[in-house]
Amino acid sequence: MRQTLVAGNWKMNGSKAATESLCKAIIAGLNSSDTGIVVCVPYVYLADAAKLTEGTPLDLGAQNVADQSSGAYTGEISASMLNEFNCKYAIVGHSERRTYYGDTNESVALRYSQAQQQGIIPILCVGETLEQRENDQTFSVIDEQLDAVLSAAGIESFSKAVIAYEPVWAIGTGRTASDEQAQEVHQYIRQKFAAKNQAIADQLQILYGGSVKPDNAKGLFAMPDIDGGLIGGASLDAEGFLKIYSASK
Ligand code: G2H
Repeated sequence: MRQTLVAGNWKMNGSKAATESLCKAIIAGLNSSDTGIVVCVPYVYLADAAKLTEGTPLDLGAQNVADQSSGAYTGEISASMLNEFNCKYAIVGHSERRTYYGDTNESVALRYSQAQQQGIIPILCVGETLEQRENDQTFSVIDEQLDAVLSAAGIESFSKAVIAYEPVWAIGTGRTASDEQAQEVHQYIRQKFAAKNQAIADQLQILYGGSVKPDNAKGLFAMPDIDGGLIGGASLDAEGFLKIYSASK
């Protein structure tokens, strides 16, 4: 049985004060035995969030990581730096990074490996645009995104990784994939991995992301190959985020 995971992606939202109040409110709603819940906060709030979450069931993640380990890369944050702030996870290849900041399949593969070299679990995001879906390219786009990482890091690396399927057309648009649309792609991804290594495919957490809300989470998470969610907008409200987490259990 796979462990579920609900990850909040705060994106470029919040403040020092909001980081404190949101972390505290989420933690207050958890039992000490709870697992599988994480917030991915903006880099500059990692230090505060690390103190707030230390010793609690709430895990911490970053929203990106550099594709190099150190050096003259102005503005970048390395995996070893993230490691100093108890980051258990780092999102890599989010569609907003791919679309607005030029992340390519190749650079995403490097980021993925950098995270793993520091013991950080990458949450590898994949997903197609609306145009690609309408042109029946969903599976080929997912293949390209996954193959870049598979050929750089190998199938075994996925024993310490999480995949998030996020159809670009459902991100922040209020337009969610139906339970069945999401399941179809999740199943495709799991079968792709199963063809290479059944044991890794069986334990691989595949999250769904894209306008997950308290009222649609239960149906999505009930699908056999959906193991939780990557939650953007709805993770900025503690009560709603906790409801989504409850739906995953
Ligand atoms: C997709 C998701 C979180 P939202 O980007 O990664 O955001 O839930 O706001 O669609």
